[in-house]
Amino acid sequence: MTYYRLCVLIGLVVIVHSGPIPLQPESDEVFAEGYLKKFYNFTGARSQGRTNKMSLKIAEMQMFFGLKVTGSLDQDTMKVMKEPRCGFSDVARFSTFGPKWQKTQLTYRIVNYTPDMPQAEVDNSIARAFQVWAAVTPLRFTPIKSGEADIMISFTRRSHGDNQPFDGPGGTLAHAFSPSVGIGGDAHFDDDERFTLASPQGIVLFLVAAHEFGHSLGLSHSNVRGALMYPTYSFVDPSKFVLSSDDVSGIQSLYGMYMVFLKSLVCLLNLLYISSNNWLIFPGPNQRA
Ligand SMILES: [Ca+2]
Ligand SMILES: [Zn+2]
Ligand SMILES: [Zn+2]
Repeated sequence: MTYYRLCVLIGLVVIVHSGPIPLQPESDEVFAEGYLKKFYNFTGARSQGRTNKMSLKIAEMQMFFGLKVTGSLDQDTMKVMKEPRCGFSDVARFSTFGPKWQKTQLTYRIVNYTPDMPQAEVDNSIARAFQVWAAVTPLRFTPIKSGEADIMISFTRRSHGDNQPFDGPGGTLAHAFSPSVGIGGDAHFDDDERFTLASPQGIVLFLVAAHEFGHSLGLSHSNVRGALMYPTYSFVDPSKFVLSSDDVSGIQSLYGMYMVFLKSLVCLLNLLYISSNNWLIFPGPNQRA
């Protein structure tokens, strides 16, 4: 065997053992590469070792979504990758030590409006989205009309100055930044989507906003299907929306439930007072002889 042939043979063995991804249509592989770079910190270049690294990243993504872990771009994996979703990475897992606001009174400002909905509907959707989190934490949110708010909200398209360009209709719907000064807390919505108040035909702004504000407050993605902080979008009738226990424990691990407890206590004391005033300790005038 010549030296040349030996080299070719060794080369083939190396290729086989590097575990190539089964052949996929080019477009799927390119799409998946972009997806993994965006959401799973995939840094593999088109060079030696890339295939294995990409396989590992595919497996990581499959684990996150509870898919069968094959490390290859099977049908189920591609289906999930192509679902509309949030632009925040899935790699920074749910953490109780993430950045958080060091105050409970936060301001927000809607910098511009989407042409998809009347302004009042946008205002309403955004206010209700904040209320989702205010209901289970001491956090309170106040809208302001000018100046710099903690959470600046804007509708924008494609490149918009934060190195995270949107991608046109579908794909990424919005993204938001974890608590900090400057861009921290801000939420950007992809105005190439069709936002709506409550229609299953469009993207319900309330649902996307409530999810994004979770990031604005310091939450990462949850792998619990049905949680608000799950990365992909699915329609829920806003009037029937309920925050999952996973989301509640996530946000309360950051901000506690002190005020919720206090409010419940005050409520209970009020009830007791009313009860005792009427029937128990202090009988009302009608009950006196
Ligand atoms: Ca998009
Ligand atoms: Zn998200
Ligand atoms: Zn942005």
